[in-house]
Amino acid sequence: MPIVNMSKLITIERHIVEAGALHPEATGEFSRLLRDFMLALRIVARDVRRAGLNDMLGMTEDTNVHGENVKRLDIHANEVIFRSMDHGGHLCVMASEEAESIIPIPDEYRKGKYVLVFDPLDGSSNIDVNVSIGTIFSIYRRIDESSVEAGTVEDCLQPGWKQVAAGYAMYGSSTQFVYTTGDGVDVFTFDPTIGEFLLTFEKIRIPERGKIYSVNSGNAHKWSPGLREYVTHLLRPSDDGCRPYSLRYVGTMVADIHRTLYYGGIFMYPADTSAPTGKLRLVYEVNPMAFIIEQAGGRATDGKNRIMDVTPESLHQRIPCFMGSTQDVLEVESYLNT
Ligand code: AHM
Ligand code: MG
Repeated sequence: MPIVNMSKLITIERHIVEAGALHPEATGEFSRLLRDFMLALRIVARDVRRAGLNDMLGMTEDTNVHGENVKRLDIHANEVIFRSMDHGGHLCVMASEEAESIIPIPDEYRKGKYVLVFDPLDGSSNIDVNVSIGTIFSIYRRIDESSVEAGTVEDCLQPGWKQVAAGYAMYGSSTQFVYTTGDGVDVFTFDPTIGEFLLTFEKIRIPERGKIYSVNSGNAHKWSPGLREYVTHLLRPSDDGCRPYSLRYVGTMVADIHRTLYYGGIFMYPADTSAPTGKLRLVYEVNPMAFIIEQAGGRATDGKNRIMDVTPESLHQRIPCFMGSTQDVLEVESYLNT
């Protein structure tokens, strides 16, 4: 089990500064951006922890761009992140799963060279029942770095391989922050007694193969024959003890990916007959998680193509996703593509 290394205590701030120091050409803007974002996450984590006491549970009167009912905590988290990030001078534009179009930086503030896209509170259906939820984010460089004008929708529609950083916070039995800047994946755990995120797992690697699959089986009647066959295969005992697989499905992508990162196996949100492109959003959910999974040594595809090679055409575009241990994802692909 990872524990805090008392001989070398590393806070997220120190980690960010030390990583920045490895790049002498860096201006420090990216480090300051991440520092602002960590403040937003501390606030969201605090409010999630108090949900039930602070009148944050339940619905608003509204539906969002996806036609889904909006939870109060969703809107609150969205607002906290926007208010923490709008005035730092590091961003030129933001986009959120909860907002229909891009979120401009207010006129009075400087426009920076970075772009932030985020899902403020992932796992909405679990909010009211005290099951793990999370925040997912990606950072890109704006397309024209010399510009000082407001960013555009094109800045938010870059393929995942252009991500500068991505990660998530998971509000589980503890609050953890997991992120990558393209040099492996590090895990920090929040210590509420000192108000700091401390490094608890450096350069985590996903197992090559796992024994857990994660999917909403309630949709099995709508899956392709290949996918049904794959899941039947996982449930068939094998002589070497590698199968049957266990099923684990929280219904919060952050939590299901987090477990997959540690234990290996596969997380799937496939296409089906009523959702031909699946449910999860490429820009806010699937690309950041694909970056994390690949950086941990795993694989992330839409069943055929690498997720991070897909250029998004619209902000709320959905995409089927299969991600996790390399061997598991290759295996599902072989069933899907025969
Ligand atoms: P949300 O962003 O509205 O919370 O929706 C995304 C969530 C994911 O966290 C999760 O993997 C998926 O929806 C679960 O969907 P389903 O209930 O269809 O299985
Ligand atoms: Mg989500």
